[in-house]
Amino acid sequence: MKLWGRSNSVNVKKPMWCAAELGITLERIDVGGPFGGLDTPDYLAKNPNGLIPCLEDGDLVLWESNAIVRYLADAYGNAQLNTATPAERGRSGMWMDWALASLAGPYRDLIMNLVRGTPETRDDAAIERGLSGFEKALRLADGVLAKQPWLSGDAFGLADIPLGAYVYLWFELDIERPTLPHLEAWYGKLTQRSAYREHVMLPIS
Ligand SMILES: N[C@@H](CCC(=O)N[C@@H](CS)C(=O)NCC(=O)O)C(=O)O
Repeated sequence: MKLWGRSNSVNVKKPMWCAAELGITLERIDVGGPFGGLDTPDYLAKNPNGLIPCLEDGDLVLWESNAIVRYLADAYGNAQLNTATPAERGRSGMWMDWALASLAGPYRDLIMNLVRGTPETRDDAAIERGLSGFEKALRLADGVLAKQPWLSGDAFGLADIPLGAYVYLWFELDIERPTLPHLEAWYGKLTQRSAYREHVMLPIS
């Protein structure tokens, strides 16, 4: 199986981390960011959005990071990562889509301005929007994690992957963070997982 996308893209991290948790190997091909290659006819034939990640498994081509994560677990996971029942799959899908819908915009606002921006290009309104978007979503997650150890329930699972990928930026940035003890405890457990360290905890650029 091939996964197209540079390793430090938050959306490439999700399937790479998931695959490592499942014990399967993806051959990752560097495209996007400094590597370019997203506007070639070959790549656009795979992903007409011209974005990463993109998975090729035989004749199957998939884009959208959450869809790729769900496919990997479904096709190769043997019901691991809390995907055994329709209810577990439903709950995972809910948290995955919530994280994407809530945090993709704030993540972009913060990375474009606090990581890639210069003092001249810095957009303070976008930074404010990014910080408050993160805080709102993370307060919600903190409330849930007060009652259960993982977003997936009693055990780590697919539901934890998108939020885990986005939240790494939040904890790496030199910003003021509100105290969210349950979220911090959950993040501490993620950082103990070798698959998370290898595929998510990469230099941010
Ligand atoms: N909703 C899509 C978003 C994909 C996306 O925005 N990918 C970004 C990287 S995180 C991209 O391709 N940017 C262009 C680039 O890296 O060159 C997903 O979850 O896969």
